[in-house]
Amino acid sequence: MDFIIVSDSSSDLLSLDGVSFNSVPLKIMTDVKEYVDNSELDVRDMLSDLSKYKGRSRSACPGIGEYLAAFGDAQYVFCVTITSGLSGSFNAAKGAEKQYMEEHPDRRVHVIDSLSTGPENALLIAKLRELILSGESLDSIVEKITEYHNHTRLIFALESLHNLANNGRVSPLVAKLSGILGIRIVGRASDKGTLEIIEKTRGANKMLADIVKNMCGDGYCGGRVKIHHADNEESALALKDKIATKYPDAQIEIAMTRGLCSFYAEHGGLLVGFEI
Ligand code: X90
Repeated sequence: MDFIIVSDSSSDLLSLDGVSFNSVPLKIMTDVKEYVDNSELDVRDMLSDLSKYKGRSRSACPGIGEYLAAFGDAQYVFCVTITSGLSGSFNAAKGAEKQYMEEHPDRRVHVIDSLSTGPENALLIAKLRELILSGESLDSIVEKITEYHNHTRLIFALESLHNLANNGRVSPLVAKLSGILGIRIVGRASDKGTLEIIEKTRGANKMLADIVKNMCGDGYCGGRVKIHHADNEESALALKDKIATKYPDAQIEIAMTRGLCSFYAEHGGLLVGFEI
């Protein structure tokens, strides 16, 4: 069967083995430059530019047309977007779904609002890939991925909420409270797909311990983990070690965030998607 998986660039994935895949870029803009979050973007260069830039910066989600182009002419489309709680990407994908199915009544699109971002989206996509490759029907895949989504979570650790606050994605008061130098926050994607701060944490080791503590508190017990880091491989590896000490058989993968997640998680940020 002719399946394609489409995701906006918040999933930090550029390609996928064995199943057709298209990434639809979000954009990051300053008053002087636009960064398109596609395979050509040098994320470290962008982070370095932004650290020197003192003006305003913002992001923009894809439009309906960009999603339609990414659907191509596939019979069955699975589309995974960043949380509708913080972005218009899901609405654009739903608009594209409507248009695509009006123009081609024999085709089907299933859009998934991840209520999350980064590595949790990547987990959903990995599961979709497995289900497609195992030859399941569309209805069965929809049922199984919906159930799987009930068992995935996102926890993150950020050193700054500056870009999130400046773009209205977290209240300025919350950002100010956590903005004291040397304090990192550990948070989670809430049930509604918004940013929920769990605690403030001081020092890199304490931060890693707090991530693992909260993963276990949310029900993690040795399932699959994806760690995405904003140019902070050292902490990602240390976190992997900590999880592996507790759960030696856990499958833990590490990747770097692409443009959108790097912009909002900011340099050093860690995002952890896991199964419960
Ligand atoms: O439409 C747009 O312009 C995109 C807006 C995205 C805003 C949030 C991105 C968050 C990226 C930061 C920490 C994780 C928070 C997750 C809460 C669900 C990563």
